[in-house]
Amino acid sequence: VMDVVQLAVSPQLSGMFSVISRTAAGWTSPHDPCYHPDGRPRHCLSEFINAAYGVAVNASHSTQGPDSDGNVTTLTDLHNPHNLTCWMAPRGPDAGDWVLTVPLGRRFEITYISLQFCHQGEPSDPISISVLKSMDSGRTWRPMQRYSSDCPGNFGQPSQTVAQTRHQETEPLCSDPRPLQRQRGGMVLAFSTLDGRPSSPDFDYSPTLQDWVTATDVRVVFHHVSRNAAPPPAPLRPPLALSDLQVGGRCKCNGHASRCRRDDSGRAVCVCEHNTAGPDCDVCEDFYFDRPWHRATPTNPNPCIACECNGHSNKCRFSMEVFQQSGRRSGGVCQKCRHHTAGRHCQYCQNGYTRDQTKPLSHRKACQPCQCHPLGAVGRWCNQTSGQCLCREGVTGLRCNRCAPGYKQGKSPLRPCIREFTHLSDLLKAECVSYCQPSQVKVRMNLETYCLKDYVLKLQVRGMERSGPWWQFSVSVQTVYRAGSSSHVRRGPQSLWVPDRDLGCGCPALHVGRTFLLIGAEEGERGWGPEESRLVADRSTLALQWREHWSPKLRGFRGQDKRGRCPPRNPLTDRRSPDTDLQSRGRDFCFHARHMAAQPRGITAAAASVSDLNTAC
Ligand SMILES: [Ca+2]
Repeated sequence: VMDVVQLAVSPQLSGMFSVISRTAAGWTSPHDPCYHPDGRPRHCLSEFINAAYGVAVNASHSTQGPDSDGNVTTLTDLHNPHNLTCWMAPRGPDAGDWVLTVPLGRRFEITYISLQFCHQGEPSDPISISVLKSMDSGRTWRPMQRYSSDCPGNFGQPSQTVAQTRHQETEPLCSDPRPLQRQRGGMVLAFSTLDGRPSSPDFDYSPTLQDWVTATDVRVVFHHVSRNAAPPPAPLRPPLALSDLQVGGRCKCNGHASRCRRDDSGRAVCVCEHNTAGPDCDVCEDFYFDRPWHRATPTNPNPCIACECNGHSNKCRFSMEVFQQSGRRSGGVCQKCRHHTAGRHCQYCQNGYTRDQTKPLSHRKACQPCQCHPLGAVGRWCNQTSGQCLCREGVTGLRCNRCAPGYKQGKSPLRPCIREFTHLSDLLKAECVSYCQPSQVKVRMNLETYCLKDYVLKLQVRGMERSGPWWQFSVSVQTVYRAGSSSHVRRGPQSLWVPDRDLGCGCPALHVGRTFLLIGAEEGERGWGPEESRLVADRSTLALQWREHWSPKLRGFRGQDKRGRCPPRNPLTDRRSPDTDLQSRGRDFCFHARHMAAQPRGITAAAASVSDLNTAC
């Protein structure tokens, strides 16, 4: 355990120590210095210690090599009035430097470096000392401070105690240390790393100053000063004699530890808090990678944050890309999600699995295998939220295990369900087409075909009413062009009877409120026996919406019929050729009637579309 150094307070250092003692009060509080009483993390400092205590100092001469015993322990032992020691550099040639190196064993943030001389008097010999540090365990060194009574002469730089610019804050200054501080037992030379540095009040927010005070090793070099004047005789020069060397500082724990203790191998390590890790608490602890590591500051403790993996992983990584996309809030990406989960937070189910909504997301069985039917589904994939499998055509159900409406089970494993006519409309449509047998009906009428018709009437439909298997239409017969021998049709109100099935299929297509030309079937074609007193229309009857310009032609046919120009009706006699006069004069009479039979009533309300092509027929 490192001892807290007993500080020799010099006037230069008093300001610094007041800062230290203020923070030191936190150590004795009953609460963890790294956490508020309510558990929130806070900036904390590791103990202020003498980092050199107990460390053997390597003393070496630039030309003579190491001191006889190489490692000097009396410079860093317990320093008190009962244990005053004095190490004297062996006398040697006048040229060359004595170099004292203190390996600290880890990164420290150094506050001061102090030297205590054995003698009480001010050294009469010109002092020329360099203080250096290493941040890489002694591989490279950089100067921190120079002391000389003649800075321009010895170091080529002015004598200066305060850095003039921010840039100069991290440059070594040179100053005359005299008069030295008198301490019990000898004179003291103390170098304070932040003295004269303008940014030192903002130390916690100044990475360059934090870097400036960081060191793994400290070195003090006593330069031999050769002047133009010949050196004084050896006996007159006091030898280099030191009793104590201290390095005051804190383990560099970046504000994330209040303690620094030696591990099993004797190295001092930070006892990291705030979910940080590493010898300097300079990385985030495993699984606390949701945002980048930061040094703690008094205003923001910057703890490392755990990844959110919903309990399905204990491994994650940081992704700067994800972090940026989140607005610099969260960059943790879970790895190796277990329990069939996936996603950045293990918040989804793997392909082939679906969320069991009855269980919380963190439950081990939150994701259940898709239950897709091997034949009905395409693959084993299902919707992660609903569990809906991807069904083949004609297959339905969450698991794709049923045939959809309109489909029935087939025999092919590739098409487990095949289409069937189950829709009423499909059924009716198919049946009506074969029942009515019309499609594009072209009605060519000349005198011969006219004469064969059972009846030809112009009538208006007034109403309709169901009557058993029949529909009874109230019609108003406006013109009787032809009435077959068996009919008793007269002008005026009549009843027109239509079989329910025929009307249901749209043959004939009659609509209340419209006027039609109703053309009865050719005699003998009707599939049922006519009742004497009834005017009947059925699937063999044509109902065409009335066009006024048909009237003259129809009147012409009627006149010829009345004059006895119709061919005889005896089927046994040779059928006469059609009226040659009419034919030759091109007076055939055509209807292009797209019959409505294929569009049953109720499916479409459109009436028969009729176009007549009188001339082109
Ligand atoms: Ca000592």
